[in-house]
Amino acid sequence: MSIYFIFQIIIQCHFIYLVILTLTTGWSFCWLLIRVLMWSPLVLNFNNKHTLKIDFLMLHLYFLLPNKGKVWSCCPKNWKSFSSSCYFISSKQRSWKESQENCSTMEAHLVVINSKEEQDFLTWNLNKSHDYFVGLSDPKGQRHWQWIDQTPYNQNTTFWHPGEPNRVQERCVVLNYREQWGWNDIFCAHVQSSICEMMKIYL
Ligand SMILES: [Ca+2]
Ligand SMILES: [Ca+2]
Repeated sequence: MSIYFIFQIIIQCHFIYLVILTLTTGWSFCWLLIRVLMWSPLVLNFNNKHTLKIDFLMLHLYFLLPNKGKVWSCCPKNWKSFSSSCYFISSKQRSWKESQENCSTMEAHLVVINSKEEQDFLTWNLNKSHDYFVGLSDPKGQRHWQWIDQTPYNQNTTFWHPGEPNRVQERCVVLNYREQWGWNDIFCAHVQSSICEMMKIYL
């Protein structure tokens, strides 16, 4: 059994693994394509004679040539795309900590609102009767607000409702609607909907 034959089996198993991963985890076809393209130079360089090389070369030509000069980016299936991020809106009710843990399992974090444009994009997609946890909290109850990804808290880019934040015991922040969308500090143990954010994947 030649080493090339073994390598070919490994490649085929890996491809099947990627397809199963795509079907079972909800990742989009775009994600599968990126995985294949990232990994295919290995195949292209391995044995110039084999038809596998042609298969993957064709895949490159088919997908990349019509898009020459463009940058490929994608979000997982059922996530929303805005600027360089992907967002997942969960209507399942969880505490702030559980909401953050849920985002972590998807390689994301609770949303960090960096601009009015980002908040406006999100609120177009939200239900006005729900409150949504965001990645802002005051862990020690000293009114030192911290974003979950260590983005510095900038008082000039905050969207608190009038009169909020109002209670030192309320250490976690939701985005909700009161005539307009804004932020409110609430108890971290309260269960609410939430929004996860992750960086887009680029090719
Ligand atoms: Ca953000
Ligand atoms: Ca409050």
